[in-house]
Amino acid sequence: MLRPQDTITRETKRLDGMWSFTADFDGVGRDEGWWRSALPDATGMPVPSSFNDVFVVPRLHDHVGDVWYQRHVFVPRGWAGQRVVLRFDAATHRAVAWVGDTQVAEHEGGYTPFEADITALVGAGEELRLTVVVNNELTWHSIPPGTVEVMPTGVRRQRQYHDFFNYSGLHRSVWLYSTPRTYVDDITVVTDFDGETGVVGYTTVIARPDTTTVRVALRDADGREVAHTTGGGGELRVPGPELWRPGRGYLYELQVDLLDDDALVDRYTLPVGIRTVRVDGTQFLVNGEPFYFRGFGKHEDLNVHGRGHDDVAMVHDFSLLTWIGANSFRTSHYPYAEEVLDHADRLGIVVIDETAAVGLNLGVGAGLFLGGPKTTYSEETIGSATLEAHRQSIKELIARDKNHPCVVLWSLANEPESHTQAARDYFEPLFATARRADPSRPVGFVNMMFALPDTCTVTGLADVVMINRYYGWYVEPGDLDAAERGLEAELSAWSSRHGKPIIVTEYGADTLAGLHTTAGSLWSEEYQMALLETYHRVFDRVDAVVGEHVWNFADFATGPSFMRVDGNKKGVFTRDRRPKMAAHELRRRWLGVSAPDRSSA
Ligand code: GCB
Repeated sequence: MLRPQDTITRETKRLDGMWSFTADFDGVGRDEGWWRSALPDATGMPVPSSFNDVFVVPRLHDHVGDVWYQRHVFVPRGWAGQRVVLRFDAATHRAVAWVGDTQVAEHEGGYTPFEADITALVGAGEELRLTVVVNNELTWHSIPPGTVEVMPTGVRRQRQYHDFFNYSGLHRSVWLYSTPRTYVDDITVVTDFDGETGVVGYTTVIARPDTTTVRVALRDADGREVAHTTGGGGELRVPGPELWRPGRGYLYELQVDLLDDDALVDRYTLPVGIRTVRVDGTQFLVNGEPFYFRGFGKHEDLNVHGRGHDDVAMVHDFSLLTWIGANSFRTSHYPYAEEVLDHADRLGIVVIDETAAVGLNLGVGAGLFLGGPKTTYSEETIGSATLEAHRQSIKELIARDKNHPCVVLWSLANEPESHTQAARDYFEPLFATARRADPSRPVGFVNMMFALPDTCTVTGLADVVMINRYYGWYVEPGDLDAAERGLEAELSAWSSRHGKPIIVTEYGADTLAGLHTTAGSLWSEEYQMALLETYHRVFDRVDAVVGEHVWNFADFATGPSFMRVDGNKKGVFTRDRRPKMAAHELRRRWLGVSAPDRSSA
């Protein structure tokens, strides 16, 4: 799905800012038709943001159900004769939107965009009333799953099977944009090499093609045309291309022009990085060269903003990634804002792109903490309806992110149950869906420790092994000798049994910033540092390990749990992005800079 864009034939209007907002505590808005007039008891709510932490209202912080947003917007006079589209970059976890009294969109899934062609409903120069109801309930049929419990007081409480706060709302931008009536609807780019020549394969989807022709041109970063051709699909050949490389995100620009005779009908431009990605034995190759992932699992999580996208915070996070010497991260545990991938493209930061399928493992969530059912895959729990939502989330993720050179690997789920035949049956069609949608990238999922090298039934479907391990924390807490032995034995077993590259996608320890102990006890900064050093010694001894992603980049908010002290504290940075001691250790390992260092690297 193409992003809204300003070109000579298109215009965008970002609808961010203050919207009218009402939390529907009594769940009556849909029956009462709240979209038909001004919202009752409305207050101002900034978009984008999570609604949870903006106000100091506990009831809103924990609200489970519907919230309503509304605003008025003018369709610019200059859009006469154009197609007018309303687009939500994300509404977490589902939404229905109305223009005036007419429902125009309905979408399931909290982290991928959806849009509605509203041309027939609005005229250029007219004002329209835009209303959207966002619902944040997680059920057995949603991705991620959860259950809603109604308490004796009538209050609804969210039970969830994942370890981060259920931030909700309009987390990303809302747009009104125009295109011509005949327009470029989609572009897919796949790059390759033929000897010293870069090959940019492309296909287009044109809506209402009529008598149009497609002309494409590729320009280098200085704006010089390096190749052009005509036709709805084909190849551009670039002799001696400048490659998109980790650490150097060189981007060409593909300009797609739709012509009627010689008249320009529509234009769309797409950044293109020429690079290849391939798995060969136990190596992960980018441009044919072995790549080693250094970085983090992250979260979109910030004080007050919650999961609301913010360019300032994003650029700062990337700056910290560069400072510490990270070359990659995983979008744990959901697709991140498109702005994040754009920035990663520009900087040459490599991304493992993950769906929102987290918590498909009742052995962990229900068994250990929550009570309730323990059979993960069944029609009463994760069943065919969940599978459909999961399949749709994979399709939408790939449709959205397929053209980003930074994305090198799809992660279909985080820590699902994966040691049973039921797990294999569940995941087989999902891997097929991902491979059909994108034959050009490796596909995997993130394994948790209940499924070991000889019992995991799903790894056989994947191109890489991604594992989260907590030796020295949840397993053998405090005993780093035991951790070292256990980790090494397990990694060696993965390597000999599966012969695939291994990325350790999570390892870490909760660490209270400022807690120092000479004994290096649990929760201290000393322990976090010693644990990371232990893991790194092991990684350096196992050839098949091609990546280390520390859990987590920064401390983050979670739901209530006796295991969490004001959130998850496994960050290498605090929630307000100050380095813990371990950050200096990572900088030493990844950049060779001795810690602490005051030079401006
Ligand atoms: C995990 C999960 C992650 C948690 C982490 C932890 O395995 O993938 O979402 O936050 O462990 O800190 O327990």
